[in-house]
Amino acid sequence: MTRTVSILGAPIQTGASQPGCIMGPASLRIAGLGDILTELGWEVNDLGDLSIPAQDPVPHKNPAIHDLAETRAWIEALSDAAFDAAQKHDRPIFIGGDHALAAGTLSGLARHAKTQDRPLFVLWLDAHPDLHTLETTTSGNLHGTPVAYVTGQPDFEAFPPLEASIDPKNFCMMGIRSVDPAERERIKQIGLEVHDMRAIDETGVLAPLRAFLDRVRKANGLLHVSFDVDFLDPGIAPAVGTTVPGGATFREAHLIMEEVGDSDLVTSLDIVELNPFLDERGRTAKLLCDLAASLFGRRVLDRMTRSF
Ligand code: Z70
Ligand code: MN
Ligand code: MN
Ligand code: MN
Repeated sequence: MTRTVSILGAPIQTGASQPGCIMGPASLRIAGLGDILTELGWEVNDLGDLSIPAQDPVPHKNPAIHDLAETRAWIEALSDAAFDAAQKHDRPIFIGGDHALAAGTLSGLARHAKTQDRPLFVLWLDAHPDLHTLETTTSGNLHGTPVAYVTGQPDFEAFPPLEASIDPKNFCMMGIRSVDPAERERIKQIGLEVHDMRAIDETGVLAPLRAFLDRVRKANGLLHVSFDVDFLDPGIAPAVGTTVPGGATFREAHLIMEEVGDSDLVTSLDIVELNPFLDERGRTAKLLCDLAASLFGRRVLDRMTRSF
């Protein structure tokens, strides 16, 4: 039977420091995301873009935080939309928008996983661990907080209450190369599996990825991939607000997508932090579509035997 994918745009940019992510969904659609997946044999359902009503400002005791009310409203809307999409489609895609989007999608997907009585796992591809709480963020950019929120860390009273949290042990982070002091503490405290760029250089991406996919398979888990554009090296993906040198190469990123795609474990995907205002002739958007294609089954050549 033809498998279904849904595409939901979430033009949220209140979690980031500079504007532009609002254009992310349009850029990915113009780059051909839907047609590429159709050509790969998927039934594509484009659900359009989500929106939120105007919000009254909400103050917070951490004065650095900006756009709290809007970000909260996005999280609430995204949580319900992600829950619905996961109930209806085999493999929903959420296109941002900044990474605060994941606070909403992961909260909705965790609720969905609960209805299936299966654990939710998350492959987090990012330069950053996004592990700040509302107390520890010094930039006040709420895209730096989703992992702390969905794993049930304290001090998120100003965010929507979580109906289901995600076990920090079910995360696997790759590409990490910019970590703030409070995040460093949090990683140790909650025991997150983090493969920073040094680890990737030492082991390559395949060994830790296969070990993680084995864990997901043995637990009969659902697997969400949260792809922050700054996971990639800025040389190949310039369209991102905070570029961090030393990111994943074209080949590493494609290999991860192919391997995760071959495992057939993936059940949902975020593509976030694309800022088309900073792109060069659409090249970052096109690269993201090619990476999505690899995750959804595009191969240079078919394999006769699987290596896992
Ligand atoms: C830093 C902060 C961040 C982008 C995540 C960075 C957060 N830890 N920036 N993704 N682009 O501001 O909290
Ligand atoms: Mn930032
Ligand atoms: Mn991020
Ligand atoms: Mn990032």
